[in-house]
Amino acid sequence: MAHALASRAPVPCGAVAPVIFSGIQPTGRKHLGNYIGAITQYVAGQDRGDPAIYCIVDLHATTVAYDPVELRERVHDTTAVLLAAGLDPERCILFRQGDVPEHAELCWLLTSVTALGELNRMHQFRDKSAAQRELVSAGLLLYPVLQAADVLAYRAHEVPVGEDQREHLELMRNIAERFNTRFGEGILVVPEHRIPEVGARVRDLQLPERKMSTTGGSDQGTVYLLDEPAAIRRKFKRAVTDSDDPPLLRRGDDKPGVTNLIDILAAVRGTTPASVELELAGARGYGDLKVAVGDAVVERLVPLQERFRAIRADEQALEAVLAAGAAKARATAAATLADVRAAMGVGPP
Ligand code: AQP
Repeated sequence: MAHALASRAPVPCGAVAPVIFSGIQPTGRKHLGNYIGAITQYVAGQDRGDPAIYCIVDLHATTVAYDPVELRERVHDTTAVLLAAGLDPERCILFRQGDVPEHAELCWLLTSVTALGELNRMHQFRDKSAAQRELVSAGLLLYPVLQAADVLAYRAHEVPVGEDQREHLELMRNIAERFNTRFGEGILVVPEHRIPEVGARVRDLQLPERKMSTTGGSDQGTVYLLDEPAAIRRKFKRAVTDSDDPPLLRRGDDKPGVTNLIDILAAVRGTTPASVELELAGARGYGDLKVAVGDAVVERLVPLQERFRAIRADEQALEAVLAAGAAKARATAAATLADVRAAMGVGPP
């Protein structure tokens, strides 16, 4: 099946079941932004994708300072979170990036059609390089090229991500188009991003002008998936809103804190922000909104946390899931690499 997938001609999104691909960093502290912006889309994609492929990107994690022993632990944490959130290895391909060497090779080959100027302009590179105390690694600059390799190796049509990845997705599309123009039309598929309508950019509860983030936000403004229920409720109770008097329970660019809470509530309930606004029309103030969203998030996360604890305890089982996923992934990636090498004149004829 994997080879059939690799040799199939690119199809416009929606014409047949799309190949879906997305990657996620291995951290022990996945937050509500990752969950709403990406993980819930992964779960939904399992039944639409043919196949849906999800990758824990340990190679990307080496681009900033890290501890090698901890990295393996964090891969297990993230695998367990994804399984607890509803990924089913029978219905998707879940694997670790470092188990499939084709990603690194394709990254190198794609650097030949990537402009240095484009990489220098990436916001994430600028922010993360400014935050490095010791070494700004070349890997940090090449991060989006490796991301392009991740997706293009599977000729994916669709990439579910949060709003923060829009710029990287555009670069990925440029790389694929440039490759095809230079080495042969149709060799790589130019992917589309899939950004959720609600929750594409979950904001930090204390600093609502910023996205909720593993590295760039505030601890009290970041709701981690494995936070205790009491801590989750407390973080929402202390969320920054605004000083409108009387309080206005509506969304708007001038109300980032309130908009964020309404969006989170809508996303975890699977409803629309407009219906949340309607429901809260009679509320006494922001306190009611904060309690409602805290309760809804706790209700959603407690069962996930229980499943996480059971799944995380069995590291052998986690490794077995990742190994089986890598074997399937590699069959497809190797076929793409064979086409790419042949088109580029690299290696034996
Ligand atoms: N605040 C967010 N709102 C919606 N989606 C988000 N994502 C991240 N933050 C938000 C999406 O989560 C997916 C996985 O992200 P990642 O683990 O690869 O890390 P990241 O994109 O770098 O985001 P983090 O976790 O907050 O880390 P830092 O601090 O490094 O930026 C992606 O699809 C992302 O869009």
